[in-house]
Order: sequence, then C-alpha cells, then structure tokens
Amino acid sequence: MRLKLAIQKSGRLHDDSLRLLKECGIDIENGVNKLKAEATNFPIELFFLRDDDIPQYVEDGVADIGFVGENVVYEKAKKVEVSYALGFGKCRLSFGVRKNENFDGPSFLTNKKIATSYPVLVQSYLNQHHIQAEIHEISGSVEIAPGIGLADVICDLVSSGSTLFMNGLKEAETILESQAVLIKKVGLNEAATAILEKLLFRIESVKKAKKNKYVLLNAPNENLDKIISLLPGMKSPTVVALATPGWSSVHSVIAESDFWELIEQLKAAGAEGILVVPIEKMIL
Ligand code: PRT
Ligand code: ZN
Repeated sequence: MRLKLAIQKSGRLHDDSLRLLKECGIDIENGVNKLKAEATNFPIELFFLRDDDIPQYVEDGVADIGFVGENVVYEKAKKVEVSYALGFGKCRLSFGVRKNENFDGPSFLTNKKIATSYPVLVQSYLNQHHIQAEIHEISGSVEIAPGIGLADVICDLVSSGSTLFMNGLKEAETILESQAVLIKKVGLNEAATAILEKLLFRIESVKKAKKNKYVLLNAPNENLDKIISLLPGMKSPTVVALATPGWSSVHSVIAESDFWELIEQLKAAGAEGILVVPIEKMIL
C-alpha cells in the first residue's frame, strides 16, 4: 500500500514540495513517466498535476493527499480536509486599484468591474459586504486588465507587490492570506492514515528544526547562571568545561524569532565565541 500524494507538476509550489519530501528523507525516483513517480524508501507515490486540479483529485480519492495553495483549496471549494500548513508558497489574495485611486473600504467596489482568477472568493467577499459589482473571470495576467480598460479593479495573488507596482496599481485590501497546505481525502482509510501520520511526523520535525538554531558559546564561569537563565534549551543547556580554567562552553537550542535579541543579551552577559548553526531535524 502506498499513500498517493498529488503535487504541482511545474510552477511555484513544485520545487518546494519536492524539497520538503527530500528534507523528510524521502527519495523520489526520477521516472521517465512524468505523471507519476514513486519514493524508493517510503510508501508514497507522487502524482504531478496542475495545482487547480489537485482538490478534485483528492476529493475523488485518485490521490489520498495533496500539497496545494489555500487560495486554490478555497476557490475550488471541493470536499477535502485541510490538514496541515506547510509554511511555503506564502502570498495573499488582494484587491489592486490604480495607484492614484483611494480605496476607502469595500463600498469602493460598488458597480466596479473586477478582473480576477478567483471569482468564488471575490463573490463571497462581495456578498459578505453586501456589495454589487461585476466580476470578470480571467485566467492569467490579471494585472494588465485595468491598463487595457477591461476592468477597474483586480483581485489577484500578491507576494512582493512588484507586479502590481509595475502595472501602475497598488494593493488595496487583502481578502485571504494563503500558503501551501496539505489536504486530505475525507474518510481516508486506516492504512493510508498510518502512512500520513508518519509523513506528518517528519514534516513537523523539519519545520521545528527550521524555526530553531543550535547555539554554542564560551562563558566565564562566574556568569554561567546568568547565561543559562537566558538559554532555555530543549530541557536545559549543556555545559562543558573548557581547557582554559574558569571558562565553560554552553550549548543550547534557541528560537529563530528570539535570535537577535538573545545574542545581544548573551554578549552583554559576557558570552564569547558565539556560534549559531542550523538544525536539520528536531524531535522533541
Ligand atoms: O500550471 P499550474 O496551474 O499548476 O500553475 P499556476 O500558474 O496556476 O500557479 P503558479 O505556479 O503561478 O502558483 C502556484 C501557487 O503558488 C499559487 O496558487 C499560490 O498558492 C502560490 N503563490 C505564492 C503564488 C505567488 N506566491 C505569486 N506571487 N502564485 C502566484 N503569484 C503570482 C501572482 O499571480 C502575480 O502574477 O505572482 C505575481 C505577483 O507576485 P509579486 O511578487 O510581484 O507580488
Ligand atoms: Zn493553476
């Protein structure tokens, strides 16, 4: 039995999806058949699909699980379960208006022509705010619509904002924050669920490791208590005596988010020779 995983065939999520599997220690054979591939050391089979089709394949059970953007999951509104946020492919679905216009709230959209590839999500936003507007569904290059007179407003994915900027537009309002998620078939059988749990355990270890760093530093013994109090570690920091009398080496794990502030405090407390190294896997 193999767990069938659908990932994007090519595009923005393809490389990160494969990288995540690799970081989970899963080797994918480079089959000639580009529609499918099998892992050599984990009971998983990959299907390479257009991202838009992934929710349907998972609903139908052709694939058990899929890696796909939340934007696609909610737009397609198929019967699938969102099971885990993968942390890559981050973007937002936002309205874009001409640079010189003043978006003063949802009512700005009243009777406007809105170009988008996300008609379902846009319509639900309009309904929620009781706004009447005209949606023009287009499948790509949405940003050029106002420039060529096709629409007044757009609603599209934004990450850096540079595409909007280059087309004389600005971001007005975000309607969805999105990232790649793991979706699963409703009512996945027991055998598939067991493999999925193994996969999620590995993904979780990889994600935790990325959020943390391993720190090694030298500390004068008289400041050890202070330095240890700054470093939580997984249980508590490791302290090893240095060959130089009166000094110790302290090892610990710190959260990436606390990193800069903590380093300042450690230096202030007399820490020297601070090394910060990435962690590959982290199992608590
Ligand atoms: O062929 P297939 O249908 O599989 O691919 P696709 O062309 O539909 O999708 P693709 O590969 O472009 O994107 C796949 C997924 O990546 C999306 O569904 C999102 O979940 C996620 N993602 C993350 C993005 C972006 N960031 C993104 N910036 N998808 C698209 N964009 C586009 C956006 O549409 C706009 O054209 O990038 C442009 C804006 O980027 P900035 O940086 O200029 O703001
Ligand atoms: Zn697509």
